[in-house]
Amino acid sequence: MREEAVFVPYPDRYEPALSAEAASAQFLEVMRRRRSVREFSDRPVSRATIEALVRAAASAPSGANRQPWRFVCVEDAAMKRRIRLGAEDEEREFYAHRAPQEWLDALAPLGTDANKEYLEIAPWLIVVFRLVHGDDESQVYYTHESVGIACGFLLAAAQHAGLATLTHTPSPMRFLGEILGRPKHERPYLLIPVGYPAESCRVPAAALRKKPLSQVMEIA
Ligand code: IYR
Repeated sequence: MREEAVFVPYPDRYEPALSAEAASAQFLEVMRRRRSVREFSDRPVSRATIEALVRAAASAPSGANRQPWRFVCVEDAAMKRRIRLGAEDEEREFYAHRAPQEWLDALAPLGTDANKEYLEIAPWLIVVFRLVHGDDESQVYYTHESVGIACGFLLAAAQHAGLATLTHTPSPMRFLGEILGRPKHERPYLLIPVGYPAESCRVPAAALRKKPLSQVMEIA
């Protein structure tokens, strides 16, 4: 079935009160202070907040607007515990056997290990799934790009709300679909704890080093 294009005037276009130059500088001030956090507070975050973050993520552009994603939000303590135990099982294997030395060396400055206590402490875990076809079996396009962009929106929305996130990728992530009882066309993509940083939160100094603009940008 072919749906013909219908065009409407661009509704609700966002126009900041500031100039583009000032507004982009202001947003940069917010985003450059984002840190990946592994020490969370148990301070609650409301469900309405999480819903707004997911709405922001789900407003992302996607291939043919097929929106090939599901955001499974976990607040239940027992479920968070199961996810922690599943992740730690995979991570123990990763750190002890699976990871090549070069990868372990790359992670050394970040001080990560197989202990994922934060998965139980953060008030919410958002488990992002990538759909390999629509719920109605329809075709989906550019799913990796689409879900990646949506996750970027989610991280930015959380930062804008003063909330910390971590892009956690236990590997393999199959256990997430099993624990959460997800259908086969949903593939785990990213596990994102969301909450406030612990009062005593520390971050690895190495993660503060970002490449200068001259190394990431070229004017062609
Ligand atoms: N998934 C593991 C290892 C890990 C891998 C990368 I690449 C990181 O940037 C950080 C961690 C873990 O979560 O510990």
